[in-house]
Amino acid sequence: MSTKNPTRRQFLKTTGLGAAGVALNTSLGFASGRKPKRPNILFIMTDDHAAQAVSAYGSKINRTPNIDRLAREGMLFENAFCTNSLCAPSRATILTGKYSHVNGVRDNRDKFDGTQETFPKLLQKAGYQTAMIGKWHLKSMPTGFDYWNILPGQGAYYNPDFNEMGTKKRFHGYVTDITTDIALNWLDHRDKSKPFALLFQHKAPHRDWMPGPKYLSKYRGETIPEPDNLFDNYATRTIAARSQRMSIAKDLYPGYDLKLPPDPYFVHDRNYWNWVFGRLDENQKKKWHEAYQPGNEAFLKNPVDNKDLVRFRYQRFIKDYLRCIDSVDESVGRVLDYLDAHGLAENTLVVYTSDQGFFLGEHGWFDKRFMYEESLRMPLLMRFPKEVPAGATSKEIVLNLDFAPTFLDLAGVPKPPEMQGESFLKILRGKSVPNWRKAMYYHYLEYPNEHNVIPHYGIRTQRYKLIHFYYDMDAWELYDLEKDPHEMNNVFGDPAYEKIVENLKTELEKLRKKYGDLD
Ligand code: SGN
Ligand code: CA
Repeated sequence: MSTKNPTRRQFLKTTGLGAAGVALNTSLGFASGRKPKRPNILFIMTDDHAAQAVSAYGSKINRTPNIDRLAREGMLFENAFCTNSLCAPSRATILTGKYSHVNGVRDNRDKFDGTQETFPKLLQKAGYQTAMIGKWHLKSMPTGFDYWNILPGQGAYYNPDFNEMGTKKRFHGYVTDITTDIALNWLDHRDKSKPFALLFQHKAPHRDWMPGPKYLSKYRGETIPEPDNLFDNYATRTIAARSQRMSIAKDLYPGYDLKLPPDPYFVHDRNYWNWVFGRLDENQKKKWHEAYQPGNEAFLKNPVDNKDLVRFRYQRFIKDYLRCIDSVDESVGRVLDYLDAHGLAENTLVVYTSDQGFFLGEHGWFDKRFMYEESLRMPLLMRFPKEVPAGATSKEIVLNLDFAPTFLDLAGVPKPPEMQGESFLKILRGKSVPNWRKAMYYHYLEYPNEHNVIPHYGIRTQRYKLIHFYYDMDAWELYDLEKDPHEMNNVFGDPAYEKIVENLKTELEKLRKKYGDLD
């Protein structure tokens, strides 16, 4: 053995530290400043950003170059799902790792009990510096954060108010840009001796889809492709699909949603629009009118009806939705650049996700809530160059329920027993996990509600989805996602699927029992 290159054992022997080898490693590391650094967590979440509007997911309607960077440099989850497709419930599940019926936030009307255990609290106890910036939407004030600066309620797109640790302040400008400024400012002034966990949560692209000044005229003169099922007639579905009130054809307000002059007799629309538009200053209003007036005038001069009117309404809605995403994508670019410039990219897990999915005209709808794919699926991209293979994709079923356990696992913090989710860190590291879940459990609870979606629960496997609508009905739907990925054909009751239904019902009951949701 060469003396020039002493083996580890020889080295330990000559320094007289043989048995204390492990301690030596660590203490040497400390002395030379090479203490293994715990990873930072940068959790970027938007509100209602559907995977169909992320180019890394194959969007046919827009490009998101900065969000796509996370897919190129990290992992894209094809089957990331929420357990209850609504804002506050998803957020409460993300924080606690527990289903809605356990964490108490069943719908947007519930107030989050901030005394329960959450992953930010546990990270904070473990020495992380924690912050929550942007949309919070949980009614009670944040707990478990060294710093928080949140939008009250849903927040406003223009000249928004923020609540910084109990002090209200109004900002001038566009919410996505301002939220980003606050986040970058916090990163700049954080305690750099500690790892950080930053929850950076945008309002956009939530209804009423008001674009920032920079993107007001983007897509002008273009026609955004329509989904093939914009004119779904719900032929095989239960009555739940027909009784919703979230259709592009009927339920978008002329002023608030479509940016046409609000109908003076439609009090609700007029009030809503006045509230959001009244926040703009004269200069912002001028820019706004320049962008919308020509189109409004053309439409009012030559009104269309029937299917053409639905098409017009879809174009209005989708363009504003995509313009909001353009600002979000720009924000993601700014934050990734910041990490690069400050040497933080290597040791930071960056997550991009949204609280749930959204219908972008599929089945003729906007909004979410239903267990159908577009609403159930969350975009989920994770980059951690040290451990996550670049350009990887995973088809495993991961849930918002799993986020807390996964972040804790990455930080080396044990998962508390009451957390119902599972860490998918191994999957994130590119390993196969043979005993990973084969089915997920979903339960939507808000009713009665604005969009009239009937409460339902269900099970989704890699191939099938079985849904039970209850409350004032008792109806089932089954979709064979392999043959029918857009869920146009409910095959519940088809004898060919009898055995499958039986098995799915058994599995569904097992999951309801496992998660304690049998009531
Ligand atoms: C608001 C919207 C709804 C939306 C809910 C929940 N109406 O009430 O369209 O479904 O938020 O969204 S609005 O007229 O007030 O814009 S969530 O993402 O916060 O759950
Ligand atoms: Ca939402």
